[in-house]
Amino acid sequence: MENVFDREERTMKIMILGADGYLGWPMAANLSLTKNKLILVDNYIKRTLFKKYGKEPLVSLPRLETRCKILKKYNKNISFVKTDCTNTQKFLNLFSRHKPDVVIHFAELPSAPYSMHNFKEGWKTLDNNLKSTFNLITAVKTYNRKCHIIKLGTMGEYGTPNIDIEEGWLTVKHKGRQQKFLYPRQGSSLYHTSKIMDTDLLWFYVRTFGLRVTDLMQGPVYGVKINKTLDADQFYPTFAYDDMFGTVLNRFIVQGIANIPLTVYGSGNQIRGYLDIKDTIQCINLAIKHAPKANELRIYNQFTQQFSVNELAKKVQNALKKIHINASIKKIKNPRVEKEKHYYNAKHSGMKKLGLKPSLLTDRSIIEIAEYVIKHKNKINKTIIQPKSFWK
Ligand code: USQ
Repeated sequence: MENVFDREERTMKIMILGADGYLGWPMAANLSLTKNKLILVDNYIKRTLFKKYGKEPLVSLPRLETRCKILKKYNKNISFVKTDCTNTQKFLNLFSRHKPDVVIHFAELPSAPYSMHNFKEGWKTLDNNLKSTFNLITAVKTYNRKCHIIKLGTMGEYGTPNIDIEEGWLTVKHKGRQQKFLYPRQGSSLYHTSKIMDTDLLWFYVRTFGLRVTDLMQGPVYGVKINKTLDADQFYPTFAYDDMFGTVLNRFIVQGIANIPLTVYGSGNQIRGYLDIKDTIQCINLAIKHAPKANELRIYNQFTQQFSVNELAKKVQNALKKIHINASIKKIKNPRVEKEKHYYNAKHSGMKKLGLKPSLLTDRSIIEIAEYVIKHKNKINKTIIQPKSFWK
């Protein structure tokens, strides 16, 4: 995948919050191939939680201090700051020192099962996600209103309504009058609800104080490799496959390789919009390039294909068969409270209009992930795969 920036473009100061995470690190690595100045920020909260809950990712990656040194080979203008974005004073100091042109905000706890584990985890999710978003808004409002905030939202904000999901907005006609509103939101976990609250906060500050925001409603992501230049373990993201932090497709591939039946929750008819991590990077690059104007909140539905869980399990089973792995599929009691049979038709044309060239899910793309997992097969911890957190 190529970067969308051409070398003649103005260089920017881009701050990445949550740069150690599943999406933050590959985004940082990809942007290191441009001339932009990069400021990576993280407080290692995910590493702390992996350790605390005994859910370590497949491969333990070096900390950002070390990985930044590797990226300096491509881009000298890259630095790492260990800061907790929920600490208002520290974050405001950091932002005012750099006054970035763009901030990509990944510094949120991203797990629905974690947020529903118990009171403490629920509160931690709300506290972390709302404080980091509010601190970012405050910093932009105070020190550089021209700064473009790119915020990772989630398709799960919309839930699974019985009507088509539009791209962010819905025009409501009522008693002869009409108004465009944010599309109705109803999350199915505290995590998803925290993202709805983020969107509401951002929209309030966009319309009241002229901020410029892109909110990316992303579906579950899969994959490890991001491009040909950065094709080595050290550039790959943290690959979680446990019941709390792993996303479904990555989990299914690990399960197939570990000879554990693929854990389809409930009937398996739950439909979501999915995307390859290569497309996440592409979409964010496109968002950087197409900044909104002041007072504008741009919302994109960021996924490329819709699948039910059953379809995903079958796809993994078929692809693994091609490399002589016989995976079985097992429907197990759904640990979550979610609709298992529902209408789902979500619009996702915005990113394509900007130029997204999707990497669709094929046997080859599943095998590409499987090859990485096979290389580290001896590290799979089989005890962290079955769901342990039941929402009811
Ligand atoms: N599922 C299974 N078996 C499993 C794991 C999951 O059947 O072993 C099902 C879930 O019940 C759900 C679907 O697969 O219906 C997707 O689950 P997931 O864990 O891959 O995704 P989710 O919890 O929704 O969250 C993930 C990311 C989150 C992101 C979200 C996008 O963790 O950060 O925001 O995907 S979305 O789902 O569109 O809200």
